[in-house]
Amino acid sequence: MRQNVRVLGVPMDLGADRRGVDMGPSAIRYGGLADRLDDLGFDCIDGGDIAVPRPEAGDPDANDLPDGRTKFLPETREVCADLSAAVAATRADGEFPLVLGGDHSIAMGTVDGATDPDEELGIVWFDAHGDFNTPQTTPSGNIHGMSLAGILGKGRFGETPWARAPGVSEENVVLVGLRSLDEGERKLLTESDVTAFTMSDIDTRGASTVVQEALAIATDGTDAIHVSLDLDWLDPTEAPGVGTPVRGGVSYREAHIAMEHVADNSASLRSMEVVEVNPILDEHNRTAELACELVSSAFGERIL
Ligand code: 4U7
Ligand code: MN
Ligand code: MN
Ligand code: MN
Repeated sequence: MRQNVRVLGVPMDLGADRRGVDMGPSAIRYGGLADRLDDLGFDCIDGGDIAVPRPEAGDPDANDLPDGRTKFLPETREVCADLSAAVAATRADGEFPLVLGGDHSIAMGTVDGATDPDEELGIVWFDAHGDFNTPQTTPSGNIHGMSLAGILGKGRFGETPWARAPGVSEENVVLVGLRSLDEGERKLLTESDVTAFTMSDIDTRGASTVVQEALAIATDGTDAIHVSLDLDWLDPTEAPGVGTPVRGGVSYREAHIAMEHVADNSASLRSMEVVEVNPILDEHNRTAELACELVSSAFGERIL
């Protein structure tokens, strides 16, 4: 029997500038996610949504320090703590956590709940962006552009690290599809032990080879892996409904072969999240439907 899948929605938009990603979980559910998973033989349980405060209720800049910007940091920490608890509870019940964003700041909660301090978790992060800014380097103050750095404990809030997930080593973290980096995060990333595959790598070596290598790095010596799928990883012609589109992303077929390789590693897959779907900017929900298709491929859907 296959593991049950528990869907956790996080209607979060505090980490991004453009309103709309908070509607991502609804759009992805509406796109037919549960039926697809049921057809694949999973029992899909909807765990509902994590509560997220409205941006109007807070002051984004209340936490700005002379040497750091983090819009809505206390609110984001609260949501991530609740998400972490929900992911951990899902695992404790023997179910697979499938998290629907929401902006990418939620990855700090998903990863925190997906791993234990005495374990090593690998991460494959499919994204146009590095999400490797810190409160010190960010050009925007938006936490969705800092979440991978936060997971790895980079950057400060005053005297202390501003975030950190246990059990994740840089050596087992891989970025795939990079094509937009800010100056500060580029420096941090190149100085780190994180492996980054750019779109040029995919162009020259092929998506299949690159993704298989990424999965090999993430699974090497780890107990399990987490897959974080930012829909802006795809080219905007395929995925127009995202908050921060960047030209030159992967094609429809490249995205599918990547997710099929994720399915090849199903024994290692601990958790998955799909983020940054923005229904306001979408065309007839096609980005949300694409997200459902890609999840299906990651969960083992095949033509033959
Ligand atoms: B996403 C940006 F400045 N780098 O930090 C920033 F270009 O989760 C964008 O990958 C971040 O969508 C994009 O604000 C975050 C910007
Ligand atoms: Mn709480
Ligand atoms: Mn991202
Ligand atoms: Mn992105």
